[in-house]
Amino acid sequence: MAPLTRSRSIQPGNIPSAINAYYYAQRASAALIISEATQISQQGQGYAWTPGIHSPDQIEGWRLVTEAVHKAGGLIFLQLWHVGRISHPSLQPDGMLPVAPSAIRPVGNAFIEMEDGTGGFAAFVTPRALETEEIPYIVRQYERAARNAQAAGFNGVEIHAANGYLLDQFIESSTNKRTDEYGGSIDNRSRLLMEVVLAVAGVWGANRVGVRLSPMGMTNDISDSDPEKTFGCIARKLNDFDLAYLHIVNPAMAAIENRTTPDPSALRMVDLIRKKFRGTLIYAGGFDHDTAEAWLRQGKADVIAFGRKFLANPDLPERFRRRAPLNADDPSTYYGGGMRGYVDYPTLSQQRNAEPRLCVDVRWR
Ligand code: 8OZ
Repeated sequence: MAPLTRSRSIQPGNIPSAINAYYYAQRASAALIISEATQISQQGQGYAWTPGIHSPDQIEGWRLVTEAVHKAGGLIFLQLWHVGRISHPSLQPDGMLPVAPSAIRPVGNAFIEMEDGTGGFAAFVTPRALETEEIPYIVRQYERAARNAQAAGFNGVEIHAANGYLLDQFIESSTNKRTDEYGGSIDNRSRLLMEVVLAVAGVWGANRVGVRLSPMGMTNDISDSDPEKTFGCIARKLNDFDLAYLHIVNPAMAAIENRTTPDPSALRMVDLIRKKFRGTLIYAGGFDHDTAEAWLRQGKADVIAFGRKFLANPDLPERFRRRAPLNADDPSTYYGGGMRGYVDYPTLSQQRNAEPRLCVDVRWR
């Protein structure tokens, strides 16, 4: 199960609850659940109501989740998240500016809590560029969060270095204009990621650590002047650790989803990552049963992760085994709110059991 932001933690404090535990336990038949992106510090938060892993209450909340998943026979990794510039002062400690490699304002809006308690949008601000001396503190935020994830009972962690958030902002040339040892060459731009991987692997052992990247992704106003060089290089460097896996946001996602021919440059990237990275490769983004099987058969990936399909189908593996129809996901209930669109998607057997009851209802009317 791919990581999915659902913005349903308890307020105040961004604390996971029994409802979140129930949601994840419903999906425990996944080979591995990767949790929703979870901020490693208050500075790392970029969206209203996303959970954290930096306070004692959050650790206790996540313990409910891991215990429920384990009891249901599942495994779960926590996704470690620092959003960098994709935030807003209202989410930052003391209303400060979000931090980033360089003071470049992203185009777009942050999702924040408005004064009346509802969710709303506010324009991104120009972030503050991190001083070189502050960077060890960022690495320590990841290390501490990794330790907290252990205390919360997770099976491992995934480092979120994708989708235009802090680590990706360091990696990609459009967001990193630094002139110190964290900017310029690809060795420099990937330095923070490598330091974070080293620190987190020091806590967990590298074989319990995954890394997520989004080569050629444009989410959150990001781009790179030479993505093949940048991401080919990073995929190769990650061989130095014996990682649990490398998790790639499919650069051909839109084409896979629409069953059209992917952009040749996206397929070149997929081949390149396969060539450079020697460990387990997970792909996510727009797959269904048949396109997933095809990618596995063709050797493009070792594992396919499903996000939105798992969101709407708690028993997705069983449905795939039976070639059963899938529930459609409802985008209007992705973020925030309560149980509706969260824990009420039925399994196959719940659907079967629901039918006679519906008949009775109809006859009595
Ligand atoms: C959708 C909405 C909010 C956050 C990502 C963590 O893109 C996210 C995210 C996705 O990786």
